[in-house]
Amino acid sequence: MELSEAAGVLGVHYQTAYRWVRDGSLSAQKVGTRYEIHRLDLEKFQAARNTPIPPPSTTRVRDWNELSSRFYLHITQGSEGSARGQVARLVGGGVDIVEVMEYLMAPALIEIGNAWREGTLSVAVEHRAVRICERILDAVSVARRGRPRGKVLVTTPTGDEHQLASTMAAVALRSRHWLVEDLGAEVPLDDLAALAAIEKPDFIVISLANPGVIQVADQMRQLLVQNGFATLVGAPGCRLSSLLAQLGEGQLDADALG
Ligand code: B12
Repeated sequence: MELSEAAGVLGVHYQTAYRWVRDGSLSAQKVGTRYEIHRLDLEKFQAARNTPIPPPSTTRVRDWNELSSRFYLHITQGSEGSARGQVARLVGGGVDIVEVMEYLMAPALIEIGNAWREGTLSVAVEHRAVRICERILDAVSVARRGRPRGKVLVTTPTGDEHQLASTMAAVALRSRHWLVEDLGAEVPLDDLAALAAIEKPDFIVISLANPGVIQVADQMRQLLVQNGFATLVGAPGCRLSSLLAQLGEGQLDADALG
């Protein structure tokens, strides 16, 4: 195909694609005065662009438990600056944000839930801690530049106000170059299906933190699948890395529940 067409496929201006040809990053054959791009070369280039290049890792985490316990103290004491600083140091040192959510934040939140259940931590303290986590995640969740891998709608099952799990899914997916539409919690199923029909996402992800709504989530998934939407459900204890692996491979584990 011609370079102008390839630029369109890549979603960039002709001059940008031309620069990539000139600096050798995009293979092309000169035919007269024009450049021809082979489809396979274009696909290879596109795949390389879509593969995130992690910053050089300078931080090696030896003990996530210790770090997470410290994070727990920061967020339960309302020390937002310290919590932010901890996350910023890890991410700045090249630690994947997905690991930070999985091994630093999630265990601290689970600990908060346990302390709340035992009556040693108040709802006010829990709310404050959650808001700190939400603000930290907002700050680190930036859409990557360039053509995304595809579109994903993220939400929770109806009846589940635990939005943070879906926020984590959204942040994880954005970090891997997916265009994420984060709908938050409590979207009625009909409205979700109607929006999906308009947005035509490649996947729908339903994240739940309250085990009491597993059946609701499964019913939602079945209905969305019947409507032609590839849908994944993540429940407590499911790994964000598993979500990414399944979407990355384009394969959906139909029984990804539990
Ligand atoms: C914060 C919190 C709240 C907040 C939520 C605020 C918010 N914006 O999210 C509020 C105050 C609203 C709340 C309310 C309630 N809560 Co609450 N809450 C929590 C708490 C402390 C953290 C929740 C959280 O973010 N977990 C998510 C992360 C941290 O963990 P995770 O579940 O393993 O999630 C991972 C996966 O889901 C994965 N993932 C995400 N998406 C996807 C997708 C795919 C496909 C895959 C593969 C993976 C994946 O990523 C996550 C990180 O690794 C939990 C404690 C806990 N153990 O989770 C209790 C907890 C969930 N809550 C609980 C309860 C009881 C309630 C209430 C019923 C309390 C009440 N009496 O009102 C209400 C229910 C409200 C409702 N209708 O939903 C219980 C549930 C117990 C049970 N077994 O049923 C828990 C477990 C606390 C406890 N220990 O008892 N809660």
